[in-house]
Amino acid sequence: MTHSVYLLLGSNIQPERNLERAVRHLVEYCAVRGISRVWQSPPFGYPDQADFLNVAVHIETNLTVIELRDRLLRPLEQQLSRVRDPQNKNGPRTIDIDIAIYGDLTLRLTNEHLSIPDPDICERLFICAPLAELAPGFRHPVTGQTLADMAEQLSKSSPPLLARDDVDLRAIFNLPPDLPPDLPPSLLPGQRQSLLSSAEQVVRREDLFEFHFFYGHRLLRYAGKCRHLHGHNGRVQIEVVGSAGKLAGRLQQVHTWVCENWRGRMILCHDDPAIGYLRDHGEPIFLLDANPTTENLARWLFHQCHRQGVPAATVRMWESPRSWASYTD
Ligand code: PH2
Ligand code: MG
Repeated sequence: MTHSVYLLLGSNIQPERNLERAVRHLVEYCAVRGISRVWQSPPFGYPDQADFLNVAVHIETNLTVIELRDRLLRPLEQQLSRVRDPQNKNGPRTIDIDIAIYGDLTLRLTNEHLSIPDPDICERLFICAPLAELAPGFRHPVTGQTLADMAEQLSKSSPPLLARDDVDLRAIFNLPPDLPPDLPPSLLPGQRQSLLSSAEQVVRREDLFEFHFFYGHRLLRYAGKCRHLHGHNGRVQIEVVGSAGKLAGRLQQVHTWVCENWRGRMILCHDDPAIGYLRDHGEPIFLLDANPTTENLARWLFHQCHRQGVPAATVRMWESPRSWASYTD
């Protein structure tokens, strides 16, 4: 189940740099669908500090609210050296990432300090306006008002926002998913992995579409350890002929096909003797007409792409961070 989620990012310590780093990470680890302009406003709540920059980001995710916050956003805040001052919740910060809207969910968890939609949407122009830019017609699930109307109303009683078009985060959208050069030591590959395994994220680049999913398999007629049932965190990279951007819809359908048919299942050869047992016990399986080697998974995905109208040039299937097989027609 995919949820349409709007995040609101804020920073007033090296804000241009920190918002950019945060958005780069979101583009790398989530399906980012939209990024607003960057808006500057005077600090709310605690006046003796620098102006804030805010930006809204629209993502699609299969994570629950709590998973999204605890597995993706909190670690990201920590990587950007966010320090929480319990004495001053409005104090200066390198980065703050709040889940403003999560589909049409309304939720209030006092013990988790979590309210969805963020109640401040109705109070603060610096939150409402960037969201309204991405989803003007979105109706607040409680009040029924559209974001555009709310922003219009708040603008009458708020200090004006300054559009910072010199900080164009939308340009980052098309960057390859490389790590930015100035990452803190805490973001070395081992730690990136912990973010990656939290869900199947989608990365888009001009000629490349990438996502992650977990699955199980085993190899028949094979002497090594892989003859036993076991699981992988897999990564798929689809290189297309032409622009992945123009094929985004169809590539998304291939991703959906994998989520529905392979994710979380045992992918087995049709003559695997374990099938009867697994089926009888309601275990999720997917049967191939061949041994489910990484090579054969890449081959299957290549043809799946073509079945779904994606002119894939190469499909590379990673079964671990170091081992892959690719299929090119
Ligand atoms: N965030 C705060 C406190 N004050 N002021 C502005 N203008 N923008 C913010 O994002 C902001 C703030 C705490 O989250
Ligand atoms: Mg905040």
